[in-house]
Amino acid sequence: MTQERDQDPTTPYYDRPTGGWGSLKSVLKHAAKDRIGLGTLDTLRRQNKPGGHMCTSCAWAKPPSPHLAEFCENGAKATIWDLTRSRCGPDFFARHTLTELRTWCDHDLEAAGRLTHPMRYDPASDRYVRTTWGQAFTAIGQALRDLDPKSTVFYASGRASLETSYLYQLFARLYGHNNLPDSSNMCHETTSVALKRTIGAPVGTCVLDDFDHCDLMLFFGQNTGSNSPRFLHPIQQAVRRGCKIVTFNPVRERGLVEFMNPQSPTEMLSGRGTPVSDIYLQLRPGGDIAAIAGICKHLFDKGALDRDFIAKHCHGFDAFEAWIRAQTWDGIEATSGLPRQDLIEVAELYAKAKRVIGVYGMGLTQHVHGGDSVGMLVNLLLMGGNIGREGTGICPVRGHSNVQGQRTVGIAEKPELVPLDKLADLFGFDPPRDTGMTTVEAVEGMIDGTVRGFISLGGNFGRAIPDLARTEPAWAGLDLNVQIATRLNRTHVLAGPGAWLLPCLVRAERDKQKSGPQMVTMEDSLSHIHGSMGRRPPASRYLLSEPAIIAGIAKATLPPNPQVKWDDWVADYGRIRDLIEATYPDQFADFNARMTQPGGFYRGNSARERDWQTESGKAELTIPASLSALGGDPAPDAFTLVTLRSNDQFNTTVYGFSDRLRGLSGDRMIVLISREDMARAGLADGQRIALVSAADDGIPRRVEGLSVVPYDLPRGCIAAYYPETNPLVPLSLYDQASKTPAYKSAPVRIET
Ligand SMILES: Nc1nc2c(c(=O)[nH]1)N[C@H]1C(S)=C(S)[C@@H](COP(=O)(O)OP(=O)(O)OC[C@H]3O[C@@H](n4cnc5c(=O)[nH]c(N)nc54)[C@H](O)[C@@H]3O)O[C@H]1N2
Ligand SMILES: Nc1nc2c(c(=O)[nH]1)N[C@H]1C(S)=C(S)[C@@H](COP(=O)(O)OP(=O)(O)OC[C@H]3O[C@@H](n4cnc5c(=O)[nH]c(N)nc54)[C@H](O)[C@@H]3O)O[C@H]1N2
Ligand SMILES: [Mo]
Repeated sequence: MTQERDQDPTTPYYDRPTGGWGSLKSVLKHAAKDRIGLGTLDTLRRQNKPGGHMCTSCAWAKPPSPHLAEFCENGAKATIWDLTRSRCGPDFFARHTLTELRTWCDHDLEAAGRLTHPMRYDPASDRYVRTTWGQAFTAIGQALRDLDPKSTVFYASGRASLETSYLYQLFARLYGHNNLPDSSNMCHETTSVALKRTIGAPVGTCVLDDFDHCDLMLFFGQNTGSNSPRFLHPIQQAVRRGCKIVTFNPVRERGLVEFMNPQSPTEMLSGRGTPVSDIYLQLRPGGDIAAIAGICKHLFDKGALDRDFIAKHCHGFDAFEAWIRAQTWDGIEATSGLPRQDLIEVAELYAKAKRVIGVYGMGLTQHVHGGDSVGMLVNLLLMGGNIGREGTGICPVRGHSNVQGQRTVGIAEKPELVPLDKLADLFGFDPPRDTGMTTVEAVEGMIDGTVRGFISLGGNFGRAIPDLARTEPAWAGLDLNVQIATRLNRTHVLAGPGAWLLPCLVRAERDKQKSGPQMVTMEDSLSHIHGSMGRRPPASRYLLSEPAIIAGIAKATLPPNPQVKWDDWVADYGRIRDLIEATYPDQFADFNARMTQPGGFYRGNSARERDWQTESGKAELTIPASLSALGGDPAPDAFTLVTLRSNDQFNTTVYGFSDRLRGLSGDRMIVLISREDMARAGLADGQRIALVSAADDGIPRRVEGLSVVPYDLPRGCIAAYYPETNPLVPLSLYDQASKTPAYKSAPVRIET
């Protein structure tokens, strides 16, 4: 079973390794387009290293002894995008009404450049007009005081630092709500809930060192080559040591097929990379539960289980065994779309391996039974004692660069995750104890009009959510809409009266406050905390830092409180870190001293120590609600739509129109579909089609103007880009335990 086995030669694919010259060329193209200077190159040289700034792209770990250039193609693009010389200031807004800007595409809105001035929406001219920070804070404070706190949402995208995030959650609670969804609620909230329930810790258990000791890695629905390319280095090293890699993904993602290290002259010159996956299985979307059930079934038949570990550490074994034995191979094959023999082959590898790591991403989390899929991967790892031992573990690969950290310091709608008594003591108030809104509930509240105020700490909420067409009218009707941002995006142009657009510094920029230049911190995917220092001159003299903006709004909103010292905290972020340490003393001891440690400092993980902080005090083996992670079988004439990221975007930020690693370029309005399904549906190459919703909730949804591209995909599955196809994702389909939207399985029909 070689990696090339199933490649359909008649559909587009990239025939070169991930990384390599293609990656270098792509970076240089963006560098030229954004007219970057020598300062940006210096910034890149220091990126992800002690004393430099921590990349704003993905959350992958930063090693203690970094490479000469410890950044990837996408990290470089993110920095170049942040440090562009293009500006989107008052003169830009004077030229364009919001009605006009709503006709622009995502790429063109952001390409207008960095936001430079605080702006307010003026209904008379339908434009954003210049304002001052003082006027903005006073008016926003007044509006918040007029609103019921429970009717407001404070959203956060996962980029803001630990310092900003701590102030933000404190502000929300002092004001009176826990409505603190963050991008995690569209992403790895499935992980936070499922891992907490099964292993008692809401985050992954691996550290970088584990990748030097594992002998098998299983990849489920994580596109390393595009979304966390620096992870390819430890993978490449592991492969060279003889570690086996097995990938489960409906799409043959190039980065998990072959990788060329741009930092290795021999590979670059020879043009030959390292093959990555030993076995690559193109399962059906939502087929992971079934695939893992098949692997476990064979392990049970063979008796290849770590019985001592299970007896000592696991709860629920008998029920799990009974469930696995009750599953038929027919059911497993039909649901996973994989032949029994392939799953047995993986089970044999698993049985032989001594140290196994399970890696996963959105392919597991963004389904109706995503939590069950994560639970099944935990089950599989537990069968071999593969959690809490060197070289083993569960490794969710987080998205935004500080999304995990935001949860760690209290941006959470679930009050039980936050030490509210500590906050009460430290700041002399009575924090709200009721559960706040998730992303899905915030969207529901916007549609039904109960959400009246919205603050967005970064992000592009109106574009990233499911069913976005249904919320579009709601934005203009909000009483208050505050967008703290670096670049113009779709959410900003949906605005109406009550809207404010507040520009902030990016992480690579110098952040000077009363006590001098400030550092900020973030937490990577492997729970290490890093200090980050920005050195570039700010894009405009009117920018404020994120902590200063939060503090400015909070001061204008809340009554004075001698224990709440917004000005002192903004003057010296070290004092905010002291507060984080006081709130979380076990994890953040000596925070200010340790934040510059090379490789970051580890905040620890109980499950890694086999201290299972679960209901039973043991690791929980869980039984999924169904063999498929989908909400139900799609109708016979319907398809399961998987929404994908290209190699040339970061979420809703579209850098360009190339998806090099999938052999695609030039157009994002495309639908990928197998030749077999094309024939079944009577479609021709390049034919224009519309997709319509096949969800059974009766709500019409439609995206037009997509062209058909034949692609190597399993039958019944089609794929298209996020966010262009977000109007097709029903708000009513989400992970049952965490309410993470089911972005990887929207039921749709094709209309010609
Ligand atoms: N360059 C770049 N980097 C990024 C981002 C970006 O947009 N661009 N976004 C960041 C963020 S916020 C996040 S959360 C991460 C996202 O990174 P990933 O977790 O990799 O998320 P996706 O690219 O959405 O999808 C991952 C893979 O899941 C596969 N998949 C779909 N359905 C299934 C399924 O049912 N089962 C299995 N096994 N696989 C399936 C898809 O084919 C795809 O390859 O990346 C982060 N890094
Ligand atoms: N269909 C579909 N939808 C999805 C997904 C999917 O796979 N498929 N993935 C989901 C996932 S995993 C996620 S995480 C969400 C992402 O949702 P968000 O995090 O809300 O979206 P982003 O596109 O990352 O936000 C980009 C904007 O953030 C602002 N920004 C950038 N840097 C900064 C900064 O330093 N500070 C501030 N204040 N603002 C900044 C810029 O104005 C930029 O326009 O989307 C989700 N939506
Ligand atoms: Mo994400």
